[in-house]
Amino acid sequence: MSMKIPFLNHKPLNQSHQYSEHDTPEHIAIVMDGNGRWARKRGLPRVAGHKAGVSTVVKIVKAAVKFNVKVLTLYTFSTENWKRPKPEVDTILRLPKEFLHLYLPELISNNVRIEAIGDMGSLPAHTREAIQFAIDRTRDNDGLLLNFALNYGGRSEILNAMKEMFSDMNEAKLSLDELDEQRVSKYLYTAGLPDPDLLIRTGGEKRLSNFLLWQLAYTEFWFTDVLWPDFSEKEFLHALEEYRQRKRRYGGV
Ligand code: V0D
Repeated sequence: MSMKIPFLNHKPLNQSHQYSEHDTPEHIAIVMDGNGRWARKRGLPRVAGHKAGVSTVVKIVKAAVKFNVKVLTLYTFSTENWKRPKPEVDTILRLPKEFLHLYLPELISNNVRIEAIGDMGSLPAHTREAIQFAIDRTRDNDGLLLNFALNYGGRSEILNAMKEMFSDMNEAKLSLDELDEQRVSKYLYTAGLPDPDLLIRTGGEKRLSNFLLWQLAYTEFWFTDVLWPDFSEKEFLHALEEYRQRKRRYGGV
């Protein structure tokens, strides 16, 4: 039977390989910002920026596969994004299907498993169905876990977890003394995933924008002014290299 949980599948600590266990982040989270500005700079409509952003996604996924990253979580649509003009929202919500039509076979041959976190229920059926198809089709893959955060908000995730915890307490499925940080983590969308080791945000802003609030407590942050459509394997490697340097520095003390 295939291993469904790739992050439980890592090498033992003292096995010899090029980098030490902590030198490559096993979970990377990315805020892919700067698509609209990329388009404006070229006199193109914002949606052209989002479409250009889709091709960067596949490049970075391939780079993550190549560098043996276990989990890649991409912030594709925040709960705030509904405030944008309707035509833009409609176009964005068609991107998962477009992306999967173009790249799903390639992702499958790269042993990528697709997952999604966020409030799927409020997405249009066509978006949800395209994503569900990809999740089902890649369920048994045990390579990179490609985790799309869609209609995701960190506070709403925590609130949701609190409601479920209270409900379980009411039904006596959970007691107050059992409740600890690990238990809370199990009520989040990311239950079972390791916390991100590295957060990358492109596009020049240095904010969290309600992304993975609980999970980023100990994460290294790496920011770049490069706009997401211009982001490439070169910058991705730069982020990984800086992460390694930071880890080596703490390792020395
Ligand atoms: C727009 C830049 C891929 C950021 C990347 C619905 C904003 C391109 C997906 C995608 C978006 C999602 C799920 C899935 C397969 C692909 C995507 C959205 C936006 C929001 F299963 N790119 N992408 N989804 N953009």
